[in-house]
Amino acid sequence: MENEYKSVPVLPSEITPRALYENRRDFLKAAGIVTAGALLAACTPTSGADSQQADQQAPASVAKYAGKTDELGAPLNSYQDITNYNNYYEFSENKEAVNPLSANFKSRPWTVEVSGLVNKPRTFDIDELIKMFPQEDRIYRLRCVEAWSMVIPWQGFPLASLLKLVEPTSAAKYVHFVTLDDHTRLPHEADNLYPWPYEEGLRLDEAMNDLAILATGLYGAPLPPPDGAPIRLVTPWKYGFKGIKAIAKIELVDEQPNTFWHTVAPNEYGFYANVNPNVPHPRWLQSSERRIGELSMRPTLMFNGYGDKVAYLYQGMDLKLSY
Ligand SMILES: Nc1nc2c(c(=O)[nH]1)N[C@H]1C(S)=C(S)[C@@H](COP(=O)(O)O)O[C@H]1N2
Ligand SMILES: [Mo]
Repeated sequence: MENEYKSVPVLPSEITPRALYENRRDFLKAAGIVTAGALLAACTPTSGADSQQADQQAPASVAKYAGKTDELGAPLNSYQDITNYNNYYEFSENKEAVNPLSANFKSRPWTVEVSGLVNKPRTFDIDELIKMFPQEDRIYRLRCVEAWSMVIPWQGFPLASLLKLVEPTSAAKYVHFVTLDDHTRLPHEADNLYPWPYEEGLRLDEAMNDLAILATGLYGAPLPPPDGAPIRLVTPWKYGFKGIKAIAKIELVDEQPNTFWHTVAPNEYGFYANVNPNVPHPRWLQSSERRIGELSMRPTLMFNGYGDKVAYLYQGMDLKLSY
């Protein structure tokens, strides 16, 4: 199992409980000091984590990505990082608890309905959909509004390919995405604390940009539950919350759709949510970020470093609209 934390001098203030836990566990195991069971009692993070999570193996396909970087030369985050530090409120508000709580999530059977202002509305079986388009490798930075980031090797296909297939009518101006609405599979949807199901949206021209993909894989293996199995949106120039997971419905509409976090806190989360180091969030500075697995902060880049591909979409707009 790869573990990027092993050789890093660990500062408690800079690491997640998960990282601390793994680091100590490997150290103590190597030293033959304690059994995994004894260690769990001492170091189990806040809730939900269990020994299965700690022993979870990365898929063999991870090896194909050894030494790869993003186009700026930054190394990929490990499979362990990407699948054990997740925002997915349908399972938990605790990022380390999402993995164990979603371990038995059923991503089959699954359909994706594509409807609304289109000439050819259609409901796709997920496996049929995955076979329809070549699955491309896309190494993207993910920048969460909470000021952490990762570099992630996704597989998927351009959202534009699917939209062209269903033929948006001239009245279509926005794309509305909705997560599966089923509390037997996404347990916190049974609570009324949040406006479930999770929903997101893009302007149609943003959705047609080649950077916007529907991801169905991670590190060469099927997308795992904590990252949004079986299919999720990835828009790397926007804050992570735009990347809606477990999509069941894609609707072409003529008005700006509601978005989950905007409904929860309209002054904190706007529709556009483009990564912008110059626009502070009401609660978090956005000028720098902590790359998971690194100790020092990195400067946050305008449009998360993708400005050459997306800045044209916002010509003449007040970018403060990010919030
Ligand atoms: N359905 C759903 N999608 C979601 C979320 C969520 O809670 N539910 N969290 C969002 C947030 S805030 C982020 S940062 C990313 C995190 O993606 P990751 O866990 O794959 O890194 O997923 C986004 N998509
Ligand atoms: Mo996020």
